[in-house]
Amino acid sequence: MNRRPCIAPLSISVFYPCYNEEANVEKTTLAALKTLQRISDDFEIIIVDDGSKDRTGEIADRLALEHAQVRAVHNEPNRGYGGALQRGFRESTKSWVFYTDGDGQFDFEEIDKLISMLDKYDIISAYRIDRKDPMMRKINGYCWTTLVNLLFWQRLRDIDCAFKIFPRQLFDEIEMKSSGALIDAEILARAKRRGYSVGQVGVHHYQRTAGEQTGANMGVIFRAFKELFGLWREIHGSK
Ligand SMILES: Nc1nc2c(ncn2[C@@H]2O[C@H](COP(=O)(O)OP(=O)(O)O)[C@@H](O)[C@H]2O)c(=O)[nH]1
Ligand SMILES: [Mg+2]
Repeated sequence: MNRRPCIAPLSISVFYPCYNEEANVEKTTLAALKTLQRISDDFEIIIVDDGSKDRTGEIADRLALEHAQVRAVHNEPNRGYGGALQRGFRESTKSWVFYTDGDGQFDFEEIDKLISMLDKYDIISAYRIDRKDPMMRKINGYCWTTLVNLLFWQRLRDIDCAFKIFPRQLFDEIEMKSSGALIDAEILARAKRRGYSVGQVGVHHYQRTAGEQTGANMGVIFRAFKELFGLWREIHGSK
């Protein structure tokens, strides 16, 4: 079975979850448009507004009206990071799907690095070269990646790095269950079971300049562990 669609011409869906990102969503969208207009004649951009309580949804709708390739979808109410990613993958219609965060902490231009590896791997998962987060957050991230690698027999450098590209077909083959931060680990573990190969490459990470980070609160962490052990039981119990 050929898992990898054509790279040239590139057919690509790009989405980013936005939760209370009124200060970032327009900048992120204009950056996405600039990069995609350069690299593809067949692309769509999907802004996933995850039940934001600020003006994110309204700005996303305006951007969709202003730009033919931009679409805005709204999770109402907020369904968490995993729920937002699931929505983005389900809404994507092009051959490849790329996602990143909507908060401006990554540079779209670095998508070139991922695309240049698509002739060798089915999926490309980036890692942050110099992660711009507090030390405690980096230690937690390292421990989480190590634990997930051990549980699912993988060798990934930075599981939660929000800069990945997948063949869209994968999402017809797997069922995603995680509504929280486990989503990245879940998709990669299920893809591995189906024989998808994963390439890795470093990308830069930037400080958040506006809006609030919510990815590390206790509720998010607790839910991630609960979902992690559920996934482990499911995958190893069904062998
Ligand atoms: N934490 C969180 N982020 C969400 C949610 N829905 C969408 N997001 C988006 O997910 C991205 C990452 O969130 P952030 O708080 O910056 O986490 P961090 O980058 O891991 O520190 C941002 O673009 C958020 O707007 C949600 O329910 N919770
Ligand atoms: Mg962030």
